[in-house]
Amino acid sequence: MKLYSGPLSMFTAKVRIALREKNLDCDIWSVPFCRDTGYEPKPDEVVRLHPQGLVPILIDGDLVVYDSTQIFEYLEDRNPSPPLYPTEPAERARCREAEAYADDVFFPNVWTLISQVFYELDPSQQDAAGVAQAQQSIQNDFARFDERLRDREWFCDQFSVADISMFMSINFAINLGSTPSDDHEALRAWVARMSARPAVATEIERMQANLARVFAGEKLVEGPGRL
Ligand SMILES: N[C@@H](CCC(=O)N[C@@H](CS)C(=O)NCC(=O)O)C(=O)O
Repeated sequence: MKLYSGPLSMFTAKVRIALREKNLDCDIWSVPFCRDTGYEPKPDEVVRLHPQGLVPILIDGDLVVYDSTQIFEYLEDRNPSPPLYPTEPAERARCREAEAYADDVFFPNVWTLISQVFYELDPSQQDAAGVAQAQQSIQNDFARFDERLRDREWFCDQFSVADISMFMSINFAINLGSTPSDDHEALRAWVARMSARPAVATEIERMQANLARVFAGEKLVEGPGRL
């Protein structure tokens, strides 16, 4: 298999964690990234393979799968063990819902922080009201997540793709200054449990190193490699 990846792409990081959790080898090809121009210009191959020119894209033989959620589902069908989805139908539905919530409801607020705090270098140009609103929505979600995690170790009845997606977005929020409060004890304990998983720890370390290089003004060009 081959994964088109991005140095700071949290959607790609979801897939990289799933591959490691499932002990799968994979070739990696990374899209260059820098703070001024983001992922532009997009490499021809990525534009050809993905209708929106985004990463991650997984290639397996002649199969092309794009979108991190679709890739999760394909990896689960291809290599069911160890499982990253619950088996019981209702819990499986809850898992898919939590995964979708992380990407489609929680992440847009994190994106506001990324676009205003990370990309906008001039503080006078930042949308302060937009940032404050996003931070409030993030805290409201933290309270919801904390409640859900009070009587369980993971978002569902076992470690799953819901935890992976939630973690990537929550970790970005934390890095951009939105941290769970002391009251969110269950959420904080879950963050610690997630961070201790080798597959997750490796990914955080890689992204933190890339973040430091971007802040130092470097263009990130990761050569082709293996996961
Ligand atoms: N829903 C997609 C989102 C993919 C996505 O937004 N990828 C970002 C990197 S995290 C990207 O390729 N951005 C390049 C661009 O927007 O030009 C997924 O889950 O894979």
